[in-house]
Amino acid sequence: MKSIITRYKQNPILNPEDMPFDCFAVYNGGAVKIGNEYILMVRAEDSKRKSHAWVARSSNGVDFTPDPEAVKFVAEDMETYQKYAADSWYDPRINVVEDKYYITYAAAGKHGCRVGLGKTTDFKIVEHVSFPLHVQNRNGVLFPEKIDGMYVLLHRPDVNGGGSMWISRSPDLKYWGDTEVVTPKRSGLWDSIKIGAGTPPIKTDAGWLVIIHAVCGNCAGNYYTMGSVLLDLENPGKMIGRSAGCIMRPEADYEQTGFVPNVIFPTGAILEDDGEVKIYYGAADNYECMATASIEDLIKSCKN
Ligand code: BMA
Repeated sequence: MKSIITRYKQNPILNPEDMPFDCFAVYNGGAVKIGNEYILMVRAEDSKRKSHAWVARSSNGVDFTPDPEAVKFVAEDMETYQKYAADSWYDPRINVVEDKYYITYAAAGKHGCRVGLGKTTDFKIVEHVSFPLHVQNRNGVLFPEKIDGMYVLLHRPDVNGGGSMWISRSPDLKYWGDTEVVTPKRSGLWDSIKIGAGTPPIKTDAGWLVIIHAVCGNCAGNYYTMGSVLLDLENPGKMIGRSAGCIMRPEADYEQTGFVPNVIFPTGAILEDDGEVKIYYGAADNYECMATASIEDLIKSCKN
């Protein structure tokens, strides 16, 4: 389809065979640029299908070298932590909040799946902070600054296999509330089954820009596309724009064919000084990819 987004020609930027272990799939990576270094934290599954957090580093945003070892998650009370995050953790986002690095991820254990929140300084060890909100909740991303003195989180509770994008606030990253729907799914459209962040919000003059995933269905199953949403700068619980249609859909071979066909799943965005946004996304739950768009086009896409 005609799109404001351009795929990197040498996608995928990470394949399972690039990883230094028995990797089954590598995808859905959070991203940050610190100085001249690009850091991705990807979901890397081993041949037993256990998910690990794995960091890969780059000096140009496309040629990444994976670290020799997986990221370690530590908690003061490991026993309690493992009750909720023992089975798998996945889809990490790297959030920069007031110059500190927070990792949000989906933590799965025998009681269900929760948003996990940790902090890191070296991207090798992530210290547990909290499990915000209730169970059956995923796709947490933090706003880069406090708003009205509160930390703000977007998340997507699961309701009968579907879900809308919600927002919650916290004074301390531990206790969360003031929860409301910010971007509802809509029947009959490209976002009829699920809609959720996506990438951590980018602050622009027009509002908070969030690149989202949206799911609709067809005879072949779930179909994952990419869209964009604009939230009010002062009250991010108020949506002020949403792309009329999806802004990118699975069209490349590596998006249509893989472990889960027809999935593009954005999890990281880096705004460069010249206005280019590098969007990092998982393709077909198998590969890590990159595409670019201009910040102006992404904002415009929310206003049509
Ligand atoms: C979601 C998550 C993602 C995955 C997507 C498509 O529910 O599990 O990790 O990429 O489904 O399978």
